[in-house]
Amino acid sequence: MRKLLMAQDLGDLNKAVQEALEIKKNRYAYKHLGENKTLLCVFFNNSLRTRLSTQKAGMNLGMNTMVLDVNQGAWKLETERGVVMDGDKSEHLLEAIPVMASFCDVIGVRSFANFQNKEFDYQETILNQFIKYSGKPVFSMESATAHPLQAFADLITIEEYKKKERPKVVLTWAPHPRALPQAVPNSFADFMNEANVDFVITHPKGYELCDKFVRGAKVEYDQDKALEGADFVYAKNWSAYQDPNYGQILSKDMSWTVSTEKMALTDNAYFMHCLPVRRNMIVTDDVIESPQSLVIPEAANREISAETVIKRILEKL
Ligand code: AN0
Ligand code: CP
Repeated sequence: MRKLLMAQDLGDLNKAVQEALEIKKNRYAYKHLGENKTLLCVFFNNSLRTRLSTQKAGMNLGMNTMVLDVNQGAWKLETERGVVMDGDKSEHLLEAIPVMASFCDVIGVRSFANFQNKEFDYQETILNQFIKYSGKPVFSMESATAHPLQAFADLITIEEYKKKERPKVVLTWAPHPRALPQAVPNSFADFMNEANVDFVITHPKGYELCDKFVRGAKVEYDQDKALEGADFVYAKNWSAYQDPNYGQILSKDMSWTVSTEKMALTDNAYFMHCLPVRRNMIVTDDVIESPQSLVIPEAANREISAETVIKRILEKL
């Protein structure tokens, strides 16, 4: 494996989940694979889970792991080609990437959408520059349009907790005070479309996601109707994708908050969220603290999704 952006990069998804569950039983079984190999995690944005789980995954595999927070201590990087660099940016990504690559064997990149330019974001310009100019395998740790390590961890979690062969999984939009990327819901939709689940997306009108990820999945605009009989409720806020509102907040409607009343519409569903989550905006205290909340085991599975991906990369180095 040379890159991870979409579910299809993992090949047979069911096989990938089974491999992940095997790794979870003995996460140090492949320690020899990463000997004298270095993992570099490059962060253009904040992170708690991705930072820790990806480093831990690398260490489980015997790798040396390094983390670079580009915006804290490194030179400010220009990302657009052709710019006269007379502002506050001291270095261009086109030099920084090959330099970073010269010190490592595998690179993880976190670089959120900037919402300034939809094409720049949806072409995954920054991640693709890493792929093109590093010469090293590159995986997304949430890039402009996708967060595959999260969606893979989510799928592993659903596999572990499901009580039916084909559970109903509902992705619901929920309110948030700031404009957030579409990467998490995009990847969740991408992975659910490939999984053996009855998948429904619910959101207010105007929040339609990109077809590349939704691929004809069922969209139900009535949240209550969507939640009926759900086995898993996956909450997430995102900003508008569609023009002319790309990157904007269209609604802060608190009737979309996942509450005990909303969960009562489901078939005693589990609650999921990628975290970090704003309580009593996205989900009430009662729901996130309930026995049906999977947010902690879901986050813990980030180590397993990352380890499975990095293991596959190491096997092909
Ligand atoms: C980010 C997002 O919504 O994409 C990261 C989630 C994993 N969340 C925030 O910035 C709060
Ligand atoms: N879920 C997730 O990716 O969390 P972080 O932003 O803290 O890494």
